[in-house]
Amino acid sequence: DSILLASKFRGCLVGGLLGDCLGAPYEGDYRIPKTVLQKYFDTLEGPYFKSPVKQYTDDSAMTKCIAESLIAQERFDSLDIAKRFVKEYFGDPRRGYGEQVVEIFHKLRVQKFGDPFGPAKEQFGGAGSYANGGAMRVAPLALFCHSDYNELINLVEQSAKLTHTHQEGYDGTILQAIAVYQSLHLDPKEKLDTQNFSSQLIEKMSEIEEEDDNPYPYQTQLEKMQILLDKKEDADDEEVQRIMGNTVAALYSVPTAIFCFLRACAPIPEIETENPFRRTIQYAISLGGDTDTIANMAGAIAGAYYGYSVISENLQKHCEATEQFIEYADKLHKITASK
Ligand code: F2R
Ligand code: MG
Ligand code: MG
Ligand code: MG
Repeated sequence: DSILLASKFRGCLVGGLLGDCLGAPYEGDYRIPKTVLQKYFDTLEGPYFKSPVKQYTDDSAMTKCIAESLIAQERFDSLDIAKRFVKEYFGDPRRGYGEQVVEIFHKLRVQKFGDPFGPAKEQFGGAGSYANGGAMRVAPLALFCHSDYNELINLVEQSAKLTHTHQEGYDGTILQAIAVYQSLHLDPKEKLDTQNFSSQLIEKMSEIEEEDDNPYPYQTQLEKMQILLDKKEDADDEEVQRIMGNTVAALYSVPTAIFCFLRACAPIPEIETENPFRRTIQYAISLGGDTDTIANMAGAIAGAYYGYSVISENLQKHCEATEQFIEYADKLHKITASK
């Protein structure tokens, strides 16, 4: 119903924001000891601790642009989104943006947005970016298209191609959007069937990764994920890092984020919390590497599944822009309800 969906919209955007803000201090670390993260989260969640606000990074800065554009235009407008990316970046450049993506912003500004899709095609000698920058910001668009799957696929691909024209870059963006879409449509009161969730992802990706796209990199990663999820003894961190990956490459971070969400449905050794949302992002961060982005994507999927009420208030208070993200979620819900 509409109340649950509104809560899922909030959960998705606030969940992603928390993953970014709380994961950012560890971005680039090899692996974070479970004990260190346990203390970090316990302290942040505790009632007596005051700390400086955890700042969001490029992940949420770009998510903000897409949310604000959809709210202002009430439709997907690639030119408007490109303009917002550029304005946001030049107004607040120190948010830890990807090294190469900023070149696109410079080019867009110089060519006065003549072709908003042009500069992205020139990245990496014409190969295009395969990093996770398309996926990390896609949540608002997945919410906007929650009732029209074909529109979702079409618009998400366009949104990615403003910066990511490598097939792994935009297909990873599509996969993240599909994961959010699936989460939105599930009832959190029913036990999640993790194998079914991943089988559905594989099935949908088989329509995205076409014959010409062989060797189907995302389906392959998702199949490896299923084997890991199925293991009787829990897979250890070294194995997860090696098989799923934790880098800025979309292929080695989007499926990883999905894995974190699915694995965190059940208890994980050395992560002491009853709360499955917290468990998701705490686990995602513990794997190291691109912590802010993997926790952001896992948090968005988990939030879209569990809904807003599961996200600890104290954790929210420690993150910059929580109120703003709640407002985006409510506005997007209102727009899509009247669509
Ligand atoms: N930039 C970072 N982290 C670096 C350190 C940040 C630090 N905390 C700080 O504040 O200084 N994080 C952010 O970048 C990732 C998203 O990147 P995006 O937007 O996709 O950017 P870009 O530039 O397109 O790609 C990033 C790197 O990926 C490699 N790469 C991509 N495509 C490639 C290709 N075809 N060939 C070779 N390499 C390719 C390059 O190394 C790019 O620089 C998120 O983690 C976000 O949090
Ligand atoms: Mg970041
Ligand atoms: Mg395709
Ligand atoms: Mg990152």
